[in-house]
Amino acid sequence: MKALEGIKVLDFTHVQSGPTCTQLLAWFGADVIKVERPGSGDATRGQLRDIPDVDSLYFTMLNHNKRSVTLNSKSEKGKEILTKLVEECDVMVENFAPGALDRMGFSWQRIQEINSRMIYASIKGFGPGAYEDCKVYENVAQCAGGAASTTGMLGDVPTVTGAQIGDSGTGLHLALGIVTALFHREKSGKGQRVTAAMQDGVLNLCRVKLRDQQRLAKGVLKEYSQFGEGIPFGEATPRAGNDSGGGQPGRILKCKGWETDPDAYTYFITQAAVWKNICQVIGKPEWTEDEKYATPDARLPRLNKVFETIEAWTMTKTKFEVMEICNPLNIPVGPILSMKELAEEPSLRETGTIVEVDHPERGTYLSVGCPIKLSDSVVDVERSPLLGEHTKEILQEVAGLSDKEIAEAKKAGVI
Ligand code: CAO
Repeated sequence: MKALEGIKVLDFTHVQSGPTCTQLLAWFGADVIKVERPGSGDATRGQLRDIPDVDSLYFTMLNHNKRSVTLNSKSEKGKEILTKLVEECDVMVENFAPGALDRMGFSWQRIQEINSRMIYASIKGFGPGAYEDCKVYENVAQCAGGAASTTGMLGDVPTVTGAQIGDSGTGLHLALGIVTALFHREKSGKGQRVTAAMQDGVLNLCRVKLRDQQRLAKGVLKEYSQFGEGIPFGEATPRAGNDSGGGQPGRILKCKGWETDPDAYTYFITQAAVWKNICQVIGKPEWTEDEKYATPDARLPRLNKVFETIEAWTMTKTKFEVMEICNPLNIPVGPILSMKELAEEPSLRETGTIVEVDHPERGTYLSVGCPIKLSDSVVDVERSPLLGEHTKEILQEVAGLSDKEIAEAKKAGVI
């Protein structure tokens, strides 16, 4: 039995943030019923298509293990059907623009009237305040949540990251909120409202940068390269390039082949505990005794010299050789892996983190499986549903509609 088996989720999510949340719930065994607009469905079905007229990878990689029902929930009949679904489900999740479900007639108050055990979860761009009515996409959240101002090279423009911390990151936060509310319902018998704002989610993931903001008020940040380079600090946490944030200086260094391969780099951390091993490996055993290099504090103003010397060594090795040599010596390093390399990585296939999924219209495609592994609730990744694929069975089984009612709703364009 899967961990969330028996839990019915009314999934009103679209694009990326909400679907990542409900996909996790589906992977853990919840019956996720994705409600989509008749005819078009989730807009991502048609976005960034690689095959004409076939659900995009954008959609198929975010909506595994769900069922799809089409329903015009703005029509009177549609509202009636939706009310029946609300009565039967445990969780309702949405990430429409602020106020959309209220305008549809399904405010939190109304939902509680229909089903007091309902957990009603939403993602919005911002929490209550000046921006609460704004529509928000991934990169806006990264900018408003502090990631962009602290990412990128010093002196260059603010930079967004490839990791979808605004969308998928907030989806993760919301999923935790939902299972926590389900746990609470076991004791209280009542549902509750769960909200996660993308700005808050990003800021939570940028927690260490707010730490540095407060440290900055007390003095310079010595582990930032700009300290050793004599570049003055301003009033706010600066962009740190590829410096590591935790007081164990690290950088991205070139490896053999960097001239032609854009990913022939390694991350290299000069962890204090293994400094002796680092000095041996890079051919600088004398640095262990040299007072200019022997201690972490002594090295901080000389990080450029330290990393230039290490790089002279890493450039003689491939990124994988660096890993093979440094790992047994406990030196923390990591190859910069391209998406191509990750897609081909056998160990990720074995753990189900990268999975091959079959789809009736697109054939086989690669997806990222569930990154959280539960020993007693093993995830089987199933393909995303076609638009409205399960409309009839959901309306019969969950909403209790008769064949006649379903036929009438279809004729009226409600489903
Ligand atoms: N039947 C009838 N109407 C439906 C429906 C259905 N099954 N499903 C959705 N709709 C309607 C909504 O009720 C809404 O109508 P109104 O505007 O008239 O109230 C309308 O479709 C469109 O919803 P939207 O405003 O959310 O869509 P959008 O494309 O304009 O905006 C987005 C998209 C993402 C900017 C916005 O939804 C948003 O800000 N969401 C919250 C933050 C978020 O999750 N962002 C992450 C997006 S991924 O980067």
